[in-house]
Amino acid sequence: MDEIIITDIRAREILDSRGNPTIGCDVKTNLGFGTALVPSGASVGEKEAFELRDGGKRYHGKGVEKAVRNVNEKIAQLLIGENVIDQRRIDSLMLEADNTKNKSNLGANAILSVSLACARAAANSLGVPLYKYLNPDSSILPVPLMNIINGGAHAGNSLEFQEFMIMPLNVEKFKDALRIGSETYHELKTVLKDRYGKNAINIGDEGGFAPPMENIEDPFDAILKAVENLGYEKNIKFAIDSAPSYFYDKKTEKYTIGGKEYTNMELLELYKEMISKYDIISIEDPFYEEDYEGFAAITKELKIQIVGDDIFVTNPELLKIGIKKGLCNALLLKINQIGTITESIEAAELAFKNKYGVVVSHRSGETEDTSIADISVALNTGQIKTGAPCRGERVAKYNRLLKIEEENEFFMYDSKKFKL
Ligand code: 2PG
Ligand code: MG
Repeated sequence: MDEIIITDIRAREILDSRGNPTIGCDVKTNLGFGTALVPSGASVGEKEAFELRDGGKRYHGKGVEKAVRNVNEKIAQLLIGENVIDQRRIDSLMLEADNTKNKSNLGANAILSVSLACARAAANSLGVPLYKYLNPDSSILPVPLMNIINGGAHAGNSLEFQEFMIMPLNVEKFKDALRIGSETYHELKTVLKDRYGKNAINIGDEGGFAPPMENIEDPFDAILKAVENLGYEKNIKFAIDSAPSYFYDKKTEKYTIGGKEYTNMELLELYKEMISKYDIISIEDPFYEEDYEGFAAITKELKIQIVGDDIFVTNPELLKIGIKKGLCNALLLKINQIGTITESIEAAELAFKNKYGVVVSHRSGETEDTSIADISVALNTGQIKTGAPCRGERVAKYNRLLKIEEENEFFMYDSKKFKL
């Protein structure tokens, strides 16, 4: 294939869905262009790649002018003239120039903005959609893990767990899964209003409701009522993201839920109880990221999906440790946790090779960028976590998947691997 040359790279400071600054980047080639907008997390794993922020008074210290300058000056100089199709070389040139373990020199936000914009520019220059550019053998539409009740660091309520999600299963098409998820979301709104009053339908960072619930089982009960009202008992299963850095005390090594302290093994019992009552088929970050004992025990004892987010931070090196020690059986893949497209793909390949599942994920601070929808299809992961079917930055990803499904009649919506 002829080379397609990068002719210009330009980044700017933009806002994410929480109204905080992030980076938008355009890459031009002799044949086209690509744009990428970088997301940002709130419940951040301690070993995530470094998000470079300015500090000081501007934007409460969250400005990204330094990172933008790194793109427009250092990275642009490095990459203009390079072949945009050679993603591996582009990413490794940036890693070499950064020369730190956690990308703290140039900033992972700066690096990712260019890495992703290059992939988009390459796809656009070749006249193919991003998923096809990344993998001509893409064939699966992902099951969405839809976060319809928000707690933890994403909401102003007292729920300790961060995400109460539904997985729509047992349908033929992604568009039906999305419809079932959306109908359940709206039915839940009615249930919450009836049970807790109209303040209960305010929403959190990922578009899920943030009701004033006290008991950790209340979200399951409310969602179940909505599911029963609609007759979707055979279609909806639960998934949660506990995100326990929010309710874990490093000093005492205890987890506090509903005012009660739990050791890791007591928390495991609580999970078992919940699973026996509600159809929970996936738990993300059930324990604090360094609680390997808890992770190993739950992975061994429960026959459900255990997803590693903060424990792996999409880092192939950390995933290797997890594989060796039997921690989790699935990887949460967040491109900004690791900072390049090449390393994100490497993490997914390593996971698949070791029979781990992969869930491509958004961040709680998102943008209108829909690349993760394409990436989930390109990697044939079969799962995506991108919030409630509400709020523009979440819906953008779902709408993108609808279009991909429409363009590819024979792509499969593969929900059969989850037991009903
Ligand atoms: C998570 C994410 C996304 P954040 O913990 O999985 O839902 O949240 O982006 O705040 O880390
Ligand atoms: Mg998480």
